[in-house]
Amino acid sequence: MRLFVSEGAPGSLPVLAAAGRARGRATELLISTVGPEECVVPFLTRPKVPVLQLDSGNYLFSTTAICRYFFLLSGWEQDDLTNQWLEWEATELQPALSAALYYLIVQGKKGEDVLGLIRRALTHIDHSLSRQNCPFLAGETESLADIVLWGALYPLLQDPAYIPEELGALRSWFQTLTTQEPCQRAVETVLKQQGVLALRSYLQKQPQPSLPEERPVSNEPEEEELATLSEEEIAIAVTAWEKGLESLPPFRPQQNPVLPVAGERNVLITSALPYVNNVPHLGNIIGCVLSADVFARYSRLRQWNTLYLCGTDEYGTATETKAMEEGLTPQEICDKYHTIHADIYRWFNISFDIFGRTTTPQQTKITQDIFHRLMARGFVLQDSVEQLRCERCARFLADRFVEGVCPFCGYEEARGDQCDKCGKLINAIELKKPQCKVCRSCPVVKSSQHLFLDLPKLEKRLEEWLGKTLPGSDWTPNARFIIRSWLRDGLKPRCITRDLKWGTPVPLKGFEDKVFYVWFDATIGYLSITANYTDQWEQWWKNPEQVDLYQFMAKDNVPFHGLVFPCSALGAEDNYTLVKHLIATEYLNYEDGKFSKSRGVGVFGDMAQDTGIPADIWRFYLLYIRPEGQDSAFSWTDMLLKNNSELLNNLGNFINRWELVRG
Ligand code: B3M
Ligand code: ZN
Repeated sequence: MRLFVSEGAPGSLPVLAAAGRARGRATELLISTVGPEECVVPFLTRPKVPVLQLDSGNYLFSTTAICRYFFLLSGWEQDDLTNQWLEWEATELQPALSAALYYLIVQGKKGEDVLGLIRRALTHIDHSLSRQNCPFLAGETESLADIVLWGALYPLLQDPAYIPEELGALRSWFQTLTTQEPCQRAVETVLKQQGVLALRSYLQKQPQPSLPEERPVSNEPEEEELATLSEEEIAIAVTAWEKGLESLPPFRPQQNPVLPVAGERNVLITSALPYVNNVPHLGNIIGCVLSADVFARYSRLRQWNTLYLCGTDEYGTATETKAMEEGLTPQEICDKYHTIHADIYRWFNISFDIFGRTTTPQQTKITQDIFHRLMARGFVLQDSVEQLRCERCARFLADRFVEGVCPFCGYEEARGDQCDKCGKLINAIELKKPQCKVCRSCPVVKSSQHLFLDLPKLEKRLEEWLGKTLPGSDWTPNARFIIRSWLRDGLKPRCITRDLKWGTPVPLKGFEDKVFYVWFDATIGYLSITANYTDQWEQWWKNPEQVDLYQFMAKDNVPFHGLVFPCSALGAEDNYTLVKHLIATEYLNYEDGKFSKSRGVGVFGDMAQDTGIPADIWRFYLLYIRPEGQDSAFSWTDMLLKNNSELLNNLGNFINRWELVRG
């Protein structure tokens, strides 16, 4: 096995001190010192040291896990007291200590500013030592707990100013450990006689720890709303507690297909259909499928008649581009990525009743039907649009396929929609010296006929429908806000066709070469996916009286679900089921930046699987940081902490105790 450590990386201290234990046992141990920026673990997107690569090829990259491994190799047997110390270290000591070190080393604070953050933790160690009257934390001999805590505290306590006078037991414990050989050597390797300053460059690159007085990002509602329970609900809960699960009514048998039942609560749940051209990242997962999944599980537990559906969104430029990149046909890209998505969601235990796709004959049939009805009722306009066309590639160029000189600042590599230098928005036909990004020839301006959905003509119906739907519904505040601001600015006709090949064909003379714009028919995907599941699909989708439709998505999808699709459906006059509850999340960031597929930043569905961390832990942490009221961020350190403190300590202990009480 191979241990990777780094100068100036704090976790390297305890790990090196513990490594001595494993020497001469089992296998050979190789120690390599690498730069702190080295990406040793291939599936982690941030550099992380120390890391232990086991002979099996697996990695341990939590400091405590590595130390524990060395201790176990040396024949040490774990005990409850040690485990309790390690829990305390992760949940109480670490948050306070990282804030203190950050204050001291990065911000240059001193004295009580630093000590104040950590005094309680130090006192706790001191009192425990003197109460037990033993030299070490878990008894007469040194244990894993001593090494882990010593390694964590060393950078701070090596300056005697940070051991308060009165804490004598702490001081002598610390000195005993510090004078031991393996600890001495660890200090030399990691701190290089620079003392605590050796950690500076490492700490500067870490996300700023949330300081104790600041509230961490949370998804709690701004004003605490207290759920009120009826007498009856309380009585049922008490009986269930006393009698156990047997007292609950039996589960409704799963029907196939699930169809609405008159007189029951029929709940139809959708999560936004993920684009097929990418592997989904954690932000995609929490934004729609996982949130909807939790609600679907809740709805089934409440014995509501529930159908939860989703599928891949397969048409559009993005798919065509990906196909070019990978040298496959669009159909092959869709097939390949549909399977990747389905596998990832299965691994995350997402409980879809249906996971379909949008490239099906049903999609064409239903989309064209809605379009015909809109045409017949006078809600479709026609107009000409000037666009760039590459004659050599024989196609109109979407904005992302053109490059040229910015008409405002002269920057040579402006994109078709925006200049990266001056930031101004550009209309592609205004670019000077435009070039086709694929073949580099100069495109020409051509005018082309397009179809528009006459939103201004539908605005009144939309407002009436919103007026009836919104009060008392569960639309999230951000969704209400987005719809309100679109309406305030006044609706404009929206182009619903594109000069592309990969899409739903437009059934109109003169439009044989065009397809519908993805966003005109993507939301129709929910209907066609249901139609591929059951020929009775209209019982769900043309049944607004009996069906409660819940739609989950990230906030950028709100206009299409809350406004454009309802307008199409209202204009088509076919008694469609419209969204009753629109639930939109904010964005999830990755550490201190954004998820980005192209730059390879973030955790993607397949990597989550490769870490060996079980799906339930991912589900727990993603739900914990769900960006409900504001953007939130995924952080590895925080995941570790929340897992130890909330999931294991709080929830785990609670359930354990409950089991004991209930026998
Ligand atoms: N595929 C966009 C998105 O994931 C889109 C959603 C369609 S929902 C019908 O942001
Ligand atoms: Zn070209």
